[in-house]
Amino acid sequence: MTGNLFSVREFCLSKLSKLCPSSLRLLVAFVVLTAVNSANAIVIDIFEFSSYINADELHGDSLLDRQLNNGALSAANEFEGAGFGVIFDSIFDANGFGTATWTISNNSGMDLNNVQYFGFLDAEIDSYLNTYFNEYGDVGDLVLGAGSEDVLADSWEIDEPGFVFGDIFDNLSVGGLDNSNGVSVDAPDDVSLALGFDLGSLLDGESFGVSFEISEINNGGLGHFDMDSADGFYFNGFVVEPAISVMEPGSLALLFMGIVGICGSRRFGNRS
Ligand SMILES: [Ca+2]
Ligand SMILES: [Ca+2]
Ligand SMILES: [Ca+2]
Repeated sequence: MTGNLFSVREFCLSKLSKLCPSSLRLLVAFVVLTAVNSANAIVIDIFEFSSYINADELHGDSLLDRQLNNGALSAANEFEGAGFGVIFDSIFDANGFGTATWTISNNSGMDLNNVQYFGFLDAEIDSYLNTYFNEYGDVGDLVLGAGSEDVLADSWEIDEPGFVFGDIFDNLSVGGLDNSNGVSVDAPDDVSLALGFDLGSLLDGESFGVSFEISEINNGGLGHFDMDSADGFYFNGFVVEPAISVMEPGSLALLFMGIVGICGSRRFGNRS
């Protein structure tokens, strides 16, 4: 890598770059694309990985717990201030594939009803090669659950993460994802992904865990792909009991493979 390219990469990863006007973004894209002419391994950068929680008794906007942020955004934990215990575990490899698990304990002193929990991921694919706004999402083979009696997500959203046009933060805030794709293959841009889980009641003293996977293979989740490098990943999550929230990676892989078996297999890179 050249020094100039490294500088462009750092520029692209900064929060400021997400606020650039479209003309400047196109210029950045041109500079990066003309500076690079060789294939490279996929690099997934996590700009933000957060959780939100909502319930009838919380009376207001969803609470935010931001854990992974690429150093660009400050950590935020509104859960603990509302009386929730938070344990966060994550394992990612050099490419950015891996798992992250939130375990949440209700220590608020209140029994909560209509609890909704959301995972939000704003990742960038190969941004050091070709920017973060040449990407698109695909609902793929996502299988939704229904209510609190299963481990699957009950709602989803793919959208630009609110710097330009996306409404995904508004929807997270009110606790209702729109089950739509705002960044399809026909209109690539900056992609972010969210999965929502209806948990029903969460009594005072009870806990739950939700584990997320960023996978190279189709794990039955939302797809996020790069138009130019053809790299991509799948993002899925499911509710786990606290007792297995820090399960061995091998066990976690087997669980995801079970979901894959249900959903069928489909390799990424076959965009039409
Ligand atoms: Ca990209
Ligand atoms: Ca949307
Ligand atoms: Ca993104």
